[in-house]
Amino acid sequence: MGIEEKGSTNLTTDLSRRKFLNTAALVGLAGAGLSTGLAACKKSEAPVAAGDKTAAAGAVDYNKYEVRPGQLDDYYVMSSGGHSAEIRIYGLPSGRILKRVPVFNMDALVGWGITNESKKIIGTKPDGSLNYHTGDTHHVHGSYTDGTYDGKNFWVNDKIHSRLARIRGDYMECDKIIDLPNVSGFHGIFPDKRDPVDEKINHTTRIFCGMEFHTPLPNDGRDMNDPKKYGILFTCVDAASMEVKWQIKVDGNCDLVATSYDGKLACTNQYNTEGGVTYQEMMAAERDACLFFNIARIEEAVKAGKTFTIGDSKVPVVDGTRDANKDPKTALTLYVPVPKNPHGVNITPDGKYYACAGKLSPTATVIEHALVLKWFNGELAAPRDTVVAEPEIGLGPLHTGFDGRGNAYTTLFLDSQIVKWNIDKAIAKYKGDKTVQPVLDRIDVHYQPGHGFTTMGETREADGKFFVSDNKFSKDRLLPVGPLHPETAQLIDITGDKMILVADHSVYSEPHDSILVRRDLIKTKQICSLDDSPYAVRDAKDCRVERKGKNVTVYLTSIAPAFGLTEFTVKRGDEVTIILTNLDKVEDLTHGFAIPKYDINFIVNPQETKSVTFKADKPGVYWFYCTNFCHALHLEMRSRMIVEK
Ligand code: K7E
Ligand code: CUA
Ligand code: CA
Repeated sequence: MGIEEKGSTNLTTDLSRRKFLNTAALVGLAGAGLSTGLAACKKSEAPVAAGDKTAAAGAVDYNKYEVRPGQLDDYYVMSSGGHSAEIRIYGLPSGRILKRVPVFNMDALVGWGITNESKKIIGTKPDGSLNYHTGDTHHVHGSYTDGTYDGKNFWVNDKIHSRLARIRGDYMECDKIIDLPNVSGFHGIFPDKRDPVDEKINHTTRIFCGMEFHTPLPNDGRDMNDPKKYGILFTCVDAASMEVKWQIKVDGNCDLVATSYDGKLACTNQYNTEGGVTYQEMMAAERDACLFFNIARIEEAVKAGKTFTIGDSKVPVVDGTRDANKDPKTALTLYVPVPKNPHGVNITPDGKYYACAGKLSPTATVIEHALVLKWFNGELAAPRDTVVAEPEIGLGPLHTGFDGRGNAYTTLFLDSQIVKWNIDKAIAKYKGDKTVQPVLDRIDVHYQPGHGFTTMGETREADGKFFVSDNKFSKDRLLPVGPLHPETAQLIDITGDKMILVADHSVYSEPHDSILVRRDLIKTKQICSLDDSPYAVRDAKDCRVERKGKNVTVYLTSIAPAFGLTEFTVKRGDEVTIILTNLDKVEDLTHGFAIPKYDINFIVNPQETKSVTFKADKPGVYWFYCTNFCHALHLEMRSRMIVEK
């Protein structure tokens, strides 16, 4: 893969060609007369998106965004898959799917949930079956160094079973999954980002996790009919060891999570400060909150042993409830009132402001980072004094991305729009300047956007090139494929004053959140290492069958176009473990391994080792074969497993 230097992209290197195309296209239109350009446009040409006025004017040069054969995309998109429980990687601007990374789901290509290695990561019951077969991934975030992605790791939540997964960036595979104790509805997640200016540490060390659903603590059958006694925990996980470090009990609930660039604060928006159990009850208050955590104080309290534990969990818990944190000078938490059932909180790339979208209020609340720190110093009278703007931006605001030029782009679920607004102008207006208009532009999207994100927008290096709107409904935008339509991810050029819709990409149900990562920041390995596994079969000559009573281990290799054994024999009732190492070293020379009727199917990448264990309960001849096209003799790459009666 060609990694270009920082900031260099197809868009810039190809500028001259595109300028030419652009001019040519415009000249063509001018000949027909600009106003008739649209009418002159044949039906087979670029379709005009409903409601996209820029496209209707015929002025969009779609060629500019094309990734031609042989070209590579400028960005990786790491996208969550919702209840499909996986992560998807696709390229931008092309929208080409590059990979699906199984995480909490099973996957027959990789063998995720089938191999012993993946089962160990996912977690198994004593009988060897998987703990869970389902998951619900919402938020993917990467590890940071110096305020930008370092490509080392990614994390994603499982909302259903309250698990946190880590993906290693070199193989783009999940390497660790943990349970969050006493947590229900684990929704928001964010790694910390720590500036070298204020901290000796400049990379991600902690992952913060929010709990959305309040339950009895512990949830063991007590207090079930007394929701007032239910509780909410905010959890900190060590990024390196993936151990839960501490939890803090809070009032209300935790929805999305954001972290400051200096490592000092984490925050979460709260839509259920009411502690309601029905949606009507959860909508009762006019204002809910954006809750800030003073990380240093929490960690001091943990160190000082001002903690308790919940149920069987040994994780230290501190008290972050309102009553226990009234004095700003010692408070661990700050509850900033914001209207109403907010959704989404995002920090600006300069680290100065948090934008908390109103959802049931047509506003976004802008909270200043420095003022939150001042509140914790006892220098502000009231929590609301940290608010510096609250512009009206439209109906159903959910999530906000930033362009690094002072502008925010918020998804409006109810309006089916993206609204572009300027933060400084919003602040000026809030201060009383009636002449400024914070809202700069709006664009229709199709339809009902959830998350929206900008290229590098959650880093110090936000580059303001594209915004992607992950829409919850596509309706008429894509070919119908039965009752469940694909979702649309719409690509919007945000380099100019006006947003321009440039592409509709289909996305499998159901994307929530993505990060758009400059391609030079991701450095994957194409060849695995024999040292990755303690069981690697390092030489084809080491292929053999070992028996200890009823336990049989088959040591196997693959070198195209053959497995290291042409056959092996076991007895009915044996517990068989097959360890397979792919000794091929050629990039992309992956083999598959499948045993019919035994439900075994997985791949081994070059120099990779995987194993499976199963009971040989069906006598007969079973051709185990390669499932991944690898060689002209791929079909011949098969050997016999003989199970004696
Ligand atoms: Cu808005 Cu789970 Cu991020 Cu979906 S949440 S949209
Ligand atoms: Cu090996 Cu196909
Ligand atoms: Ca509420």
